[in-house]
Amino acid sequence: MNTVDTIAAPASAVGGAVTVIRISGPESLQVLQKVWQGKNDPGKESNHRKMLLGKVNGDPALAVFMPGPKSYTGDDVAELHCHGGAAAAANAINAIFSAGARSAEPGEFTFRAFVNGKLDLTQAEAVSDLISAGSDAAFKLAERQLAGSLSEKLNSVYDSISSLISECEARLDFPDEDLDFDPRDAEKIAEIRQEIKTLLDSGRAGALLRDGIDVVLAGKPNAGKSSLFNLLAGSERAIVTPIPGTTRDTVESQIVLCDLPVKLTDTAGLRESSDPVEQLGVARSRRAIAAAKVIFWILDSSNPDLQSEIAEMEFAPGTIAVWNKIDLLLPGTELPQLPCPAVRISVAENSNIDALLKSFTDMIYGEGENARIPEVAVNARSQALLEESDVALLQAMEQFAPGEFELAASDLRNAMHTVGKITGKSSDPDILDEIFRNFCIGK
Ligand SMILES: Nc1nc2c(ncn2[C@@H]2O[C@H](COP(=O)(O)OP(=O)(O)OP(=O)(O)O)[C@@H](O)[C@H]2O)c(=O)[nH]1
Ligand SMILES: [Mg+2]
Repeated sequence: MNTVDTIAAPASAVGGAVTVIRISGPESLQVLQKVWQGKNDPGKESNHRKMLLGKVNGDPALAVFMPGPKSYTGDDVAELHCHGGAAAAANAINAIFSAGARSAEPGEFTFRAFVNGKLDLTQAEAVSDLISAGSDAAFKLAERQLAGSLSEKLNSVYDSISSLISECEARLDFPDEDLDFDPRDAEKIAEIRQEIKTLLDSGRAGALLRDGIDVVLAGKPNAGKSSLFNLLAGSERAIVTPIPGTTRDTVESQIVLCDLPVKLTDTAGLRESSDPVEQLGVARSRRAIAAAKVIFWILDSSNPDLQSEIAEMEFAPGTIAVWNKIDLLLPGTELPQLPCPAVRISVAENSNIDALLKSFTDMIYGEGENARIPEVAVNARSQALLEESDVALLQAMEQFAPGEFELAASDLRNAMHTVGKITGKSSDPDILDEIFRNFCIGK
């Protein structure tokens, strides 16, 4: 992707009421002036950043010109707002291409913003996260990252390593002064490593927010899986009857649970069956259970033989036992103790669902005070680079002790360079390619 051409692409989903076309680059204004006709000149200074009414291809269209560097990309940017619909959008975009702009590649606008110093790489990644956010929490995390929350923490790590390098180099410049090992250096490295560890720890919650969580409802026939599925999904998606073996296939729904994006799956009740259709359904249930991150194992507490309810149960990590139908629980009945978190609910009476949700969030974030969505959360790319940087810091620490400052400085430079790759301070064309390839066109 070069940064000298003038590029253009629809910035809104085609098919909506309005199509927004974005143009960026040195010829933006000239391209706009060729395709758009109106009473007011968007190039006149008093008209900059103002929506002006005019026409494109004879159809009403709004135009705005935003000279760089105060624009999204940092280049001169023009935007056209035309009638929605694929045909109108295609006519307008073709006119723009004929006027000298070329089609933007996926993520090319944001790439230019990066090149022009408007965003660093973690902020560019946040742009992509904002678009794909599957829940409010994921959206807020992306918003904070776009505002620079993660950049700030990474820059602080980068600067701390950089000042350690300066200290190390100062000792190399004055070798006769004091070559003794200073324990404070090791302390400083340990502090930086702790900052890195906190960032690495945030990666788990970040992955859950970005990728979503697979939650499977499992249990014996008639336990109330489909009833709970419908309650959590907020619609009567799955069939519920008093007949055991009602659900034959897995049923999925994309929902938001406690602010987290969740793929909820209802399954066929687990039991031995001679019916080949049911056997296939049960095999699917077992596959879904094996692949799930969290399993709500539904148990019918009205079953007089409670041991038979738990006979099929597997206690894989992520399992929560959900004793359902407590409205039918006979007074004095003791529910068996289980080696996993357990809650008692009644779907029929919509009671104690809060306890189930609390158990779910405890499972995701861990219990206790700090159990919440982190302020910042690194993604897999940053995680890998932070781990690499931590290894270099550990090596530097080992070199400090015997006074090998030259070697320590070299390890520290590696660590700093690796942290720099996360924000883009240290350049790496492969990383740029990887990040911007995943963007949609127009961003
Ligand atoms: N009293 C009472 N009945 C419930 C409760 N939850 C579900 N039921 C009833 O139990 C029966 C079975 O519910 P389903 O949700 O179809 O059970 P399932 O686990 O999906 O069953 P299969 O699809 O056969 O595996 C239905 O008649 C529900 O109305 C509850 O909390 N209390
Ligand atoms: Mg069912």
